[in-house]
Amino acid sequence: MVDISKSHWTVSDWHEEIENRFASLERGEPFINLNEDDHREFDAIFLGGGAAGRFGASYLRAMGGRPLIIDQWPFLGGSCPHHACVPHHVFSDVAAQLLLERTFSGKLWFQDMKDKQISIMEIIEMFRQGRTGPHAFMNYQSKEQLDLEFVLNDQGTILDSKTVSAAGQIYRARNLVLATGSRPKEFTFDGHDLSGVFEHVSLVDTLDYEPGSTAVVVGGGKTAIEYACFFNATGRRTIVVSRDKPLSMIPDHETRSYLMTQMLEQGMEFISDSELLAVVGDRQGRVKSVRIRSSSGEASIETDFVFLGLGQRPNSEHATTVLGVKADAKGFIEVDSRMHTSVSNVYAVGDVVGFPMEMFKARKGGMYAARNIMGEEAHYHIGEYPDFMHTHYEVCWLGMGEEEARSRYPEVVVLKLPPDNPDGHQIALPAGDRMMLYAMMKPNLSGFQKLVIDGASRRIVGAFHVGSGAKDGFQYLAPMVSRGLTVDELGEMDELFLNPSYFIQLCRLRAGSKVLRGM
Ligand code: COM
Repeated sequence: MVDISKSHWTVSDWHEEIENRFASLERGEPFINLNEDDHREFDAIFLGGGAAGRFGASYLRAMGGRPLIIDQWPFLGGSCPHHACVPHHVFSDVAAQLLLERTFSGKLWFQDMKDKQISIMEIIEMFRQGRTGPHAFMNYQSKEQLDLEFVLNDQGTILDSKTVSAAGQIYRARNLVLATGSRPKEFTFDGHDLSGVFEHVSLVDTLDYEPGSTAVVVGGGKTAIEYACFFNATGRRTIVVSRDKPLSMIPDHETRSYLMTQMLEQGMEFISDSELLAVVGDRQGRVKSVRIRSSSGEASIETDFVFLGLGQRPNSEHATTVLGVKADAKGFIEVDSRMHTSVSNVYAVGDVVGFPMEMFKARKGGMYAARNIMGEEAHYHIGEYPDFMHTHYEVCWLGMGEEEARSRYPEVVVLKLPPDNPDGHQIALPAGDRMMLYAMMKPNLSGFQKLVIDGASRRIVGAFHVGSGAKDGFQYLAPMVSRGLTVDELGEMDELFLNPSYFIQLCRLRAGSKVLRGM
């Protein structure tokens, strides 16, 4: 074990150390960082130092408590920087950039992209090099700025609800917080173990060849669509095979249809109502085709690259076996609104408690566990939260779609861009930051925005945004909408430029009228 308790490691020191460990494929000895001058009992052991554990521990520490984090990896931050959100955002940025370059190929200063296939391998390599940066920073921040105590590079073994062993030591605490995350579901279909079958973890960890010209993506959820758009943007034929209709997670028909139109325009292919029967390999054990069954019968698709976006399962087995914490049929640990499990003094946070598997929920869950452990009575109601995904665009939504609103309220008003335009002329709206070239030269790609309003109360009940800036806008709109923001109050806000501030502009254009009308 490497005891770093009394050393001061810079970000560069961490960077070098972590890079060496991954380069040599030797994860090496655990790191121990304990404050020998603090003789208090630990208030909580956070088993897992990802977004949920790291933020929970930091909050608990900030409240004056003493947390200890134990994590399997030599870095804090968990799966997010290593193979989940960070690479996903990298690939989505690549897709957005390539959409721009392909749309304007050969025009202005843009290079000719015709028939150009971009290397997926190079992008993955670039990410593998780059991810050490966030790892190093998070270790530095956690130790030097947040004063967190931790044992890294050892996943720890739960002995009982207050005791965990790690790196050859036994640690006791008043409480245990399970923050062990999730992993891609495992499958047993024929050919699941062939070389060339990936999910998001194995893609970044193990891809060792340049995928050919066809990518088959299995699944219709967020991860499947996001990675499919990335593969498509690199110039590969991309076929999405799914049981359900893609994009069904977005609760507004018009928003889905805008996105689907744009994905089809980029050449993506969708075979829904279908299932994967098997992946077929060659003599070397590499994928050469997939067999699927759809409403039109069985078919075979030639490919050397299959991506499974079929969901996550919780890392809960150890805790359910040793502690007997209650879990649902899929293994997600059940918690109450204080993040407490069925076992006294045992809390659970993050992916291991189920959906939504998003960073905000992980971090806030950790924070609520900390508050309760430190004696507050704090209830986390996830309630209405903004959701998002990437296609080639940022897509964000909140609340209900137009269809549901119409079934609930007698009078529904919709404000949207582009507006309906019976003469079919393409209107270059919403235009905004990083959408301006589209607005000028390819208006139908300049995005989509929609506010759904209960006409009687003038409250915004749903909001949908496709395009650059969507995610930023929603971070602010979400708390306002959940507090019952009206169109008049939104019209009172100050906008900086256009997108995503268009919501403000649209509201202000109508807020003056006593009787709201759509536009
Ligand atoms: C984010 C990881 S990449 S954490 O939430 O900052 O720990």
